[in-house]
Amino acid sequence: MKQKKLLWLATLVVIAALFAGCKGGGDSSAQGESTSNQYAIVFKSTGNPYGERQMGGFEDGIREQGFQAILRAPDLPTAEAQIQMIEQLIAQRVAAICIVGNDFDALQPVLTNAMNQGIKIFSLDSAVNPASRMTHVNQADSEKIGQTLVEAAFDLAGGSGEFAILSATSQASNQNLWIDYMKKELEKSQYANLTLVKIAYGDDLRDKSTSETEALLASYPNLKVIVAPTTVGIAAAAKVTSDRGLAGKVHVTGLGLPSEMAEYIDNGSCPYMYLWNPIDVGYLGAYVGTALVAGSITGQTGETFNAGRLGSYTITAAPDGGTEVLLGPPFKFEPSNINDWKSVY
Ligand code: RAM
Repeated sequence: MKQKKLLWLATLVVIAALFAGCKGGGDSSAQGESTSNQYAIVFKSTGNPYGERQMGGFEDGIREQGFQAILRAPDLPTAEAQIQMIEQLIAQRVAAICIVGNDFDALQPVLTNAMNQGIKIFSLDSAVNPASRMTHVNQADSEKIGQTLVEAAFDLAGGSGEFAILSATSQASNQNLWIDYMKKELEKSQYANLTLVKIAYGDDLRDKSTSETEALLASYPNLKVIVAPTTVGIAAAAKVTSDRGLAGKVHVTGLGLPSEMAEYIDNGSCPYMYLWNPIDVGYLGAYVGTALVAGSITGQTGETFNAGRLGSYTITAAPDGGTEVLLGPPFKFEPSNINDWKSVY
């Protein structure tokens, strides 16, 4: 009798152990220790100093919470290359993926697959569509960026004349959103004499951004301003106008890294420009990732969480119908302050 009881007990222990094992395999939040501690960020492409700082901020935020960060970026800024990377990260069973989208819609199947497997997905800097993410980390108010860039073009053009936009890729959702808001702003009557002649795409590659700038100058001899809402584009455009002695004639402005732009702000090629702190964008993303994995936020409007040295943040409604976490307003860099910032980022 006693032996039978012991046998029963042993069988129950084995069944319970098997059950626990199965559960661990199916639920990402209960993965084996090594994988569930991993938080990945996938940037647009390699060789972009802005991206390196953003990923660096993400890594700092993840590490200081005791987790492991995986930093990835494809050689070229395409959705296809990011899809392959995300597939690898799914196979690795990471806890969360922070995606800087090379396309708004194209990543939806792979990101949906990741979310179905319990991996927390959110975008940062360049959004993916609301169905592909739990929330988005937005560096600054997108409409305000669009308005500010048109005001800058108007100001630098002296109120009238031709200007062009030098963007990143034609699919980049952050640049496309800012350009949409620029077009809306341009409809206002005060900009009636300001003409947007062309939107060129340098693909966030230095060489292509340089040749696109040269093509703009050749095609539009009366061009007064180039607005580049990309740190790669603005640096390339300012180098071209600076090398050609066009400072003061063709003004370059947009969104630039102080470390790359200080010499062009000093020599007048770029009278002023805007940006936010890319290290803080990445760092904020790290805390969004860990809060999603911990379950303290789910990506719904009104939820709040703590973002380490940046303090507390609240999830708000995004203009694209999803939700977002907004870092703060963009900052203006000009001759009077550029030297304070060029060594920071
Ligand atoms: C480039 C990238 C990035 C963008 C900045 C302003 O480095 O396109 O996504 O946020 O410019």
